[in-house]
Amino acid sequence: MPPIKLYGPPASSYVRTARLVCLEKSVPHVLEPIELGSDAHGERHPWHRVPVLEHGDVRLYETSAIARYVDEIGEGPSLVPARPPERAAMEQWISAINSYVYDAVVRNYVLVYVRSMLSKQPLDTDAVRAGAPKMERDLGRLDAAYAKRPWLAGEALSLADLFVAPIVATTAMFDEGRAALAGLPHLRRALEQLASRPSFATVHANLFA
Ligand SMILES: N[C@@H](CCC(=O)N[C@@H](CS)C(=O)NCC(=O)O)C(=O)O
Repeated sequence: MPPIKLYGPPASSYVRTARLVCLEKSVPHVLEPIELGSDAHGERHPWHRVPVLEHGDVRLYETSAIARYVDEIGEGPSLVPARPPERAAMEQWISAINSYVYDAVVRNYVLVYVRSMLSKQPLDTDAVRAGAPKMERDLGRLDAAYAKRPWLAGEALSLADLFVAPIVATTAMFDEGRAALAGLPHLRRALEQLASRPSFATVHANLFA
């Protein structure tokens, strides 16, 4: 199989999710740089987001569509549960992450730190303080879900957990995120489970180097 091309920066949480699925399913992939917001980007993704996938004639955007595609063409057990209740739970969590958790945790908290690191400008501590409560709230909601079962959709790893992994891994890099996680044993256990997988180490090596 020719490698999949994934466009987007390696530190993006959604790009990391797409890469995790490729690695879990032994689907070769290469990361392609893209100038965010450029016309070339707009031709590949009308809303100028990442990741974008190209694989032969197949062009896709939206991480859940990319993840489903990679899961189906890849090797090994599917990361989409076979039974309707677990499959629906997976969909519920992917939708909740896309609609609520990403904004609360990444856009309004993590990205405040990342912007400061990349621009080498002082940290906007007001923005960190403003973002922290919703980050804590949504990590708490994930913790409550992981308290009920080993993985978000049940007994087995599913695509939903691969959406969670990059978000929580990056949040744990910063003070308030680390402090929140210290009080959330079930989410911490999930992160440890995810971090023990080779895919996680590959995707998180030299993240902001
Ligand atoms: N719904 C999209 C969201 C993708 C997304 O927001 N990606 C972020 C990076 S993690 C992005 O493109 N940010 C650039 C921007 O918001 O302009 C998906 O599932 O792929």
